[in-house]
Amino acid sequence: MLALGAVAGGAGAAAVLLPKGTTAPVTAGAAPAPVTPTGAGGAAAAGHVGHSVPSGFAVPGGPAIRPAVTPFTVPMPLAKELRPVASTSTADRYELTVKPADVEILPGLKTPMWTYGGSFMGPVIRARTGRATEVSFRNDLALATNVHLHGAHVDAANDGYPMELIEPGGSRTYRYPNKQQGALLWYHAHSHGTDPEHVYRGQHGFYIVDDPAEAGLNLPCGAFDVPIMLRDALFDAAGNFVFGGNPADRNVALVNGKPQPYFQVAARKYRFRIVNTATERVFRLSLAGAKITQIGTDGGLLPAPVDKAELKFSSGERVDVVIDFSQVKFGSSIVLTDATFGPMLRFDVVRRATDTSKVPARLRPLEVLPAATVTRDVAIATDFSQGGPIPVGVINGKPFDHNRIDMTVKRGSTELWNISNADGAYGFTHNFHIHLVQFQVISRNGGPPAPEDAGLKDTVLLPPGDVVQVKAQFTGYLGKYVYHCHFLEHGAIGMMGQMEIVD
Ligand SMILES: [Cu+2]
Repeated sequence: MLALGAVAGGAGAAAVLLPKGTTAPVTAGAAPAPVTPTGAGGAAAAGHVGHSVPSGFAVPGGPAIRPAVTPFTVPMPLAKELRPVASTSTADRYELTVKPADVEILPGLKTPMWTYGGSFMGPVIRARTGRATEVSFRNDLALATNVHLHGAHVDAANDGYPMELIEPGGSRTYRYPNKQQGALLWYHAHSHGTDPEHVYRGQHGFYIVDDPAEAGLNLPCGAFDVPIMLRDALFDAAGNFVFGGNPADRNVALVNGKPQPYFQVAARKYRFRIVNTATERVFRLSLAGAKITQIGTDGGLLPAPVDKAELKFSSGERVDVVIDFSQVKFGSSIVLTDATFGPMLRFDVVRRATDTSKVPARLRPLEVLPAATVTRDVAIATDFSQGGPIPVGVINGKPFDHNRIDMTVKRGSTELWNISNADGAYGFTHNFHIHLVQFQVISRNGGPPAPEDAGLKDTVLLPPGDVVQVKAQFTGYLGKYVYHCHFLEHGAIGMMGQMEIVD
């Protein structure tokens, strides 16, 4: 009832699914009218093509610009930690208000945003393995929203199901048991059809599960354990976000909410937990040839550290890395660069420091899962056959319908899913996120997993034509959970399905 109308706005929305530099899908069939992404100007020409849900405030949405940013003139902000309003022997309780706020992102300009707690970035919620968290969200926006804790192993009632919304003026408390290993999770809006705009306008925050079982590893901690949030944005001349059009046109990368900041570091090891909160983006980060050691991914630590020349991760995915700035000449700088955006973040090595932290050769073994008893094929595709200005996103041929159960999964069972990007002919990239579980990638295109597939994953990248086999055990909870492309504009046009976990 809502998916397409809610997101459709015209030609610009179709551009969401056109590969960059392509004028139209290349396969036969009833293709839509061609729309050519032409960079920021093209997005401006498409105008404000967001969905028709009323905004929480007036969003002028003038023509998009490429703002003049002088690189490395502002410090990278650090997310503030949210303090509990109450604590018991077993749980911490937090309160957060979802509300509009004007935030300075570009120097001297105010960007109206939809925030957690009035700031951007929102606060980091720091949880602990085995200790429950309750977060009460009050909705002070003028439109309904909800909250999903991405990567959490949580019962269905607290998973932020896409049809269960918090109405304006309402509130809802989500309970998270945190019965999972240490990891960077993140909370964000997950209202079906409207979450691309909610997340784009600022509804995303860090949630770190600290795990006492990992304390003995002596990884960098405290001030040397820094969460970083990467995303993109498109602005008009007044500093407003421009929403709609082709997400590939968003021409400003934000690092903890700022374009091209610097970060002053000591000549020692730092742990950076990085999440891609862009609604539709693949980041490919490198560090001028210097060593980046990956220690973890979506669901927690890897079995062993891996040195990486490039970190490749798509919307929703996390990479947990250690960078040793003693490898950089003291008093100099090194720049973290993205393959698309170029320079993103400059590290300035300005202090000496003793460093007793380590990156042990063994981190955390992967659990050996039982043999799978069920194998399923899950094909993600874009269906242009239905006409209209935008295509329909489908999984196994069907767009999301919350009244339909697409799979029934027996609780406790282990399954293999062959997840394919069936849009190879169009050149569309997707990814795939499964709620409730952390999975292991068994193979990619019949061969070994790619480097970025290692460890416990909840979201996996699917380049055009790729087939990824993942294995998961569905423990713990019953009820309905969704799985979907985490390019949120794709999920919003239907690229989502749901499973019901049963006994
Ligand atoms: Cu997709």
